[in-house]
Amino acid sequence: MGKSKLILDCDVGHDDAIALMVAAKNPALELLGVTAVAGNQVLEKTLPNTLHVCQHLGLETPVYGGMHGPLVRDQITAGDIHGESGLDGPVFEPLSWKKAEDENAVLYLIRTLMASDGDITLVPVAPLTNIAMAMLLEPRIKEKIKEIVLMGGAIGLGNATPAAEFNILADPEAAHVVFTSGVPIVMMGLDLTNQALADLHIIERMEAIGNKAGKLFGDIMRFTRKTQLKNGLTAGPVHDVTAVVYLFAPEVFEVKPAYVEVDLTKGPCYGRTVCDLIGRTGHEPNALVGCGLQLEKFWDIVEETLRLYEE
Ligand SMILES: [Ca+2]
Repeated sequence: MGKSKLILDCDVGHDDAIALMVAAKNPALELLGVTAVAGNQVLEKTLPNTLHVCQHLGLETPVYGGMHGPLVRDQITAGDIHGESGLDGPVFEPLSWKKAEDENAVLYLIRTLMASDGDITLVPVAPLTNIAMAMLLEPRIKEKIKEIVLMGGAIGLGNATPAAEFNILADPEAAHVVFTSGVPIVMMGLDLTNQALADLHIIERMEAIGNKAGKLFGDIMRFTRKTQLKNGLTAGPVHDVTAVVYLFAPEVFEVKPAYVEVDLTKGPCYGRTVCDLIGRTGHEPNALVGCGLQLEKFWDIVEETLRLYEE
């Protein structure tokens, strides 16, 4: 089997950084490009954060900056979770050789998808602004996208509000564009991603690899653990990593077909992903929704991939 081609769309971000580490190195994947978007923090922070992670790990994958804010709503960020920089915890050397490409991420997505054979998967682990904007600017890309495997939403409770998960709440209108696009979608929501907790045992296991990737995992997840303990979780989840791992190890996940609709009404459920798992709406499913995860196998895969970093 050939490698799965993907473009990672992210708002680095702690779990984004680990998703990037796995996407760039796993031998089953061919990471074509990384597109940054505003989300956890403003783009002026998430784009340099992406570049820092790439430079630190010696990744030559091209990085593109995209949308500075959501399509319709006022911008929100998540400084309470990811800190002032959007990636508090690890300390990076100043940027030297790693620079963002001149082309905008949205135009890069359109150009790359239109020139493709329909074999590229999009992996957005951030608000869906870049992806929706590309679809609105060039609707023909929808037929060119093999699949969208995203981190966002929830069947049950949210995290940014009682009803909504952060990535969807940060740009519900963009999420609506994506969920109504007709492109096959796999949704890794909180029900699944909150199972992927990096407890101290996991952190120490990754640090024991002894290379830069393992050390970065530790620096990131030790910080995340602190913010998440305050939020009632027992450790920090690596939400975004699940979407990347699904691409080459779907057997580790339990997914269920559902019709997913994003609540766009401006009440307490704004940004909620309403998941019809029992066919009550009469709509055909538009997504596979993540429900379960074989955690030991998941961590084995993450560890095996991080071990591939040479220094
Ligand atoms: Ca993210």
